[in-house]
Amino acid sequence: MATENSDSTAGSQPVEPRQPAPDQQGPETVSPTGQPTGAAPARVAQSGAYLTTAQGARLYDTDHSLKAGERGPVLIQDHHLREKITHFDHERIPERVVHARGAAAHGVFQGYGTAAEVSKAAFLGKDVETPVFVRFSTVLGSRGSADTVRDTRGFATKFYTEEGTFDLVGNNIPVFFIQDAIKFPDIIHAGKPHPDREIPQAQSAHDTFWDFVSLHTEATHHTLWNMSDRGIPRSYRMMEGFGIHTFRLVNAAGDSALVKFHWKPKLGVHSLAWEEAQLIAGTDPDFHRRDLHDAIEAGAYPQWELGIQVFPDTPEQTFEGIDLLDPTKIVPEELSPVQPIGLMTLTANTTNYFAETEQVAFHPGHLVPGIDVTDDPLLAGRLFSYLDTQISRLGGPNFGQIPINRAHAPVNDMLRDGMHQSAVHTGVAPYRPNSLDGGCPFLAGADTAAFVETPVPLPETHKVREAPASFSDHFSQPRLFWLSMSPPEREHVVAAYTFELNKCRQRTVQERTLEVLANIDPGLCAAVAEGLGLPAPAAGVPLAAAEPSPALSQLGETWPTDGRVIGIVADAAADLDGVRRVRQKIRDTGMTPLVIAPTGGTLGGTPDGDSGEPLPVERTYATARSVEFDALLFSGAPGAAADALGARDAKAGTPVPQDPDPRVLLLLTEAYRHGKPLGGWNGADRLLAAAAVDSSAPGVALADDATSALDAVLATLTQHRAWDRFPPAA
Ligand code: HDD
Repeated sequence: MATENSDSTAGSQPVEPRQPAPDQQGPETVSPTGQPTGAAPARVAQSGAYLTTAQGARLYDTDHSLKAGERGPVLIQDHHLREKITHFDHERIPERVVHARGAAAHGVFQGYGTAAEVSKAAFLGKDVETPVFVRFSTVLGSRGSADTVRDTRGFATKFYTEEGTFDLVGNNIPVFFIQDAIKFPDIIHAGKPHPDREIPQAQSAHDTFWDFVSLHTEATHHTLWNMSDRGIPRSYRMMEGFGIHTFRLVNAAGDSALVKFHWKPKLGVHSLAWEEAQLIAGTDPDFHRRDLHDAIEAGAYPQWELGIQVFPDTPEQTFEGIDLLDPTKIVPEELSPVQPIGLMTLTANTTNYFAETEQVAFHPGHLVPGIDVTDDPLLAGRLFSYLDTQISRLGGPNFGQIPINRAHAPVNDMLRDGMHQSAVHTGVAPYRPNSLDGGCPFLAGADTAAFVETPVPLPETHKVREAPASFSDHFSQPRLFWLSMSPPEREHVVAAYTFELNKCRQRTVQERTLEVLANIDPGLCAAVAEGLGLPAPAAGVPLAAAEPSPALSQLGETWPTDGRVIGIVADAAADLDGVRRVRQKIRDTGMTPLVIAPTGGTLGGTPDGDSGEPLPVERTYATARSVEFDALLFSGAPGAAADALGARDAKAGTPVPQDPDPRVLLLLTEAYRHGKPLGGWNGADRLLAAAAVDSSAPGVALADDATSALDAVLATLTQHRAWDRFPPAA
């Protein structure tokens, strides 16, 4: 019989966090609009009523050092002082060398059972529920950088399955910059801030990045995705996720198939506008982190369907001529549809950022029976890197014992001792074979759910530092992606390249990048060249005859609007009953209404004016910025200092229309520029006129009443933006 570790910290069981004493519970949890969510009160402390030392001795004072007299020297015998400061001095651990900034949540994965033909993994079985922990991240920025920078996003999922932990460590972009892990330090050194002054932070818009990707043209495909709207997601909840590499699945009969993993968000794939992303980086650097947290807290649980593209496991490892071992290539969904195999729902926020989000350690080599790797050379290097990095990041080889990293399957390893060992292992024979511990632990076989590597036959070969010839096609798939985008998406790509390259100081870097763009598409190259004030070069390779893949465009479908944020601009002169109605309707449809008014406090509900329920003001003209909202409603044309002057004028019986408040005009014009749905009633036409916004423009609705204005806004919001407002690309 295999013995299990008797010590709970050895990883055999997930350990519940200690509960706080009743008097240490936080206030009731409230949604972003101040509504009670019904969720458990936040924990405010670890446990127990009294403050203690790390050794459990109760403390009577933590505010004063022990001194020889009130004004005398501090005494070295003050253990509490030394313990408190020493611990503080060591509170930080090294941030991740990449993906340092992240946000995470807990959830559950439910298998559909549809993968049984290709994989025996138990957690993919029908209705099997598996706890998951997902960490989203940016790649280049430091831990304190802004969320909405133009970058790839990490999408790493830890499945705590009954057969061991499976980590799917992917990104929101289906391809990668490099084909071989040995180039990873090169691309990251190029993308990170310049080493002399450590600027710019969390940006690819600088010379070293473009220097590298223009010379190392296998990066062209990934770079194009970064320059597309995929580089600036609206929300973590609205991103696709990709396993990128081809994996090998094995079924119960031992047959193998090659697959690519896809996460499909139920809310659709949506992005910010570039100007919006830049503004948010200043006004709310935590935008994505906040969005994920608030949605979960409000009960709008984000969901993704996990799907696979399945290919036969042939010795060539190609599909329709596409090399499946090349991580710079996709297989268009039109050639191989994504087959859904399960649903993930994120249901709970983290309790402690450091313990969970910071200390979680993912590894693409954390596999379970039924899921195996391929010989993708990028994946091979990753299998080394992720274990290695945790040793310096988490301080030693025992990071698997940190609660968030513990397997939920029983753990019975022979790994012993080392830094931060917290298990108290029993037995005397952590080696095999042994007789002193009765021969335990024993080995399992494939029939007892052991992870057994697939016995893939290897061709007769010799050692080389070379890549297959197919890896040198760097332009056909970027062209496929370019041709698959709609006109407004292409226009965003042109603007992104133009922006980034104009931030480069080196003319040679700009010119070389234009040569790369010419190999994707002459129109793209010419438009960017114009923005740079440079001549457009001719293509250096024959342009690929790519068939567009409609699945690569973010446009053309309608999506649920759950969790969207709608601002309602109103002042004392607004139709407050209308505001109340739409506010309620927005809530009822799973979105967040935020009332924006001249000052804080409440609107209406005064004896001498509007006598309805006072409306809470969630944003003022000074604190609101258009980028917080997915759509805006305007009840009237709120004037400058409307409350004070409007009330005075009304009393005098001579209402004098004020010029619309410039901050409201800014809200309106920015939202208009970003293609956001806009609705107005109750005299909002005056506001549109003052902002020179055409009331007949796509996605702009002037209605007779509040509900009609909201309905019109929602109709546009299902497409995310009024796309027709963006001019087509040249
Ligand atoms: Fe990586 C972190 C995704 C290639 C080396 N990577 C990391 C994370 C994600 C990815 C999502 C953050 C995990 C977390 O939230 O903790 N990485 C990818 C993808 C790649 C990829 C999708 C290509 C398909 N990575 C890659 C290569 C190497 C690394 C080729 C090294 C040879 N990645 C790391 C790392 C990190 C990491 C240094 C930093 C922190 C960590 O691992 O735990 O080991």
